[in-house]
Amino acid sequence: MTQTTKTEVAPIEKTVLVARPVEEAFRIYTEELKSWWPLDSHARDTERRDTAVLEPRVGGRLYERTRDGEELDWGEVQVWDPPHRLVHTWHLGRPETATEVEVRFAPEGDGTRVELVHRGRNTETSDDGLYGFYARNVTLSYCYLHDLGRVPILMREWNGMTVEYCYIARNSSSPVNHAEGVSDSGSDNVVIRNNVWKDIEGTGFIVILGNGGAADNWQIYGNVFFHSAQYGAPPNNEGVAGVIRVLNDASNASVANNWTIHNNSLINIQGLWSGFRIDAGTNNVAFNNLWHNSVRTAHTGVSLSHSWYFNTVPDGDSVSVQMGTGNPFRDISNEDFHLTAATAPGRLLGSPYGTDMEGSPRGADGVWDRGALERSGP
Ligand SMILES: [Ca+2]
Repeated sequence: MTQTTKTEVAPIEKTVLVARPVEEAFRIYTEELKSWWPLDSHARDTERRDTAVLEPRVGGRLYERTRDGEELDWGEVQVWDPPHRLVHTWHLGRPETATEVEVRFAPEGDGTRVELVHRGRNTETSDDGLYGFYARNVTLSYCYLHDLGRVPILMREWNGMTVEYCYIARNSSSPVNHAEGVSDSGSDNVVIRNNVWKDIEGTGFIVILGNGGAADNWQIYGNVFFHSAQYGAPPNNEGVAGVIRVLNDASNASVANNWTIHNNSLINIQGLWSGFRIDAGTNNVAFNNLWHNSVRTAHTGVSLSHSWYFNTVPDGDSVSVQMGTGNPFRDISNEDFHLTAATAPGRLLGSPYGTDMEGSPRGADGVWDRGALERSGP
């Protein structure tokens, strides 16, 4: 996606009265951030959070310091005018997304009126769709999430999440403002079923990263993941490193256990790899998935069977694999992903996998098909 314009949204303006003289209010605001900033929930690294620091000069840094001494930038001081006025940028380590915060301190009665304006926000370079920490039992149905500046769905240590019958299209990712389709750390009991995912860029369509620990019991079935003809070549789009990617490396400690990944179609996937790539975890299985015209899969950490591959290198998937030629879909360019070619029988599965996104029962004609949309008849 080529980005040429920025859409600025209205500034946030807040005013509070505090029962302290101006000098003290300014001092507490700038020197004792830890006393008022909600670091437990609002830090770049809430796991390791320790304190926040503002360097008292123009050009000074605003940052959080972790327990082990790492300093993670939030912004820089632009105006330093104690005890009346402070302006700093706000970018959380992504300077190209910087916005501006101005805080003014004025005497009022026996205390101080503190006015804060946060301006320059735009909808394009840093905004996520759904974003949350520690949520429970959320269902997202029949949604159209599209043209987001960053991540459509960002979860951190949730328990209970269903995404179903949604159309999720065109996020934006760059090396310094990174994104995925779903970005998660350590959430459990997640169902992602019967959605269409179009032109998602970044590390992957569904990515587990960070240090949230194990992501247990995920069901990902009946989805279409695809890159369209409008999906440009890098650097306009960042190609994915796996449709599903669970990162366990020097900077991520994610683990996936008990994942079922069934009857998805993966079409025209561009980037490095198109497969299911789980660095660490146990009991992860993937049946009846269909790849078409995609970069090599580089599967890892998952037991596959009954896959169907068209012009895509399976990379080690060999159990009951079907290889195809041509194009098995009715009309990819118009996003009609029904099959026109008969598939070799897929693997029979139990509930809840027996219905596709249109409500068609799988296997009613005697053949449980591979791919997202069930085919009736020969
Ligand atoms: Ca069938």
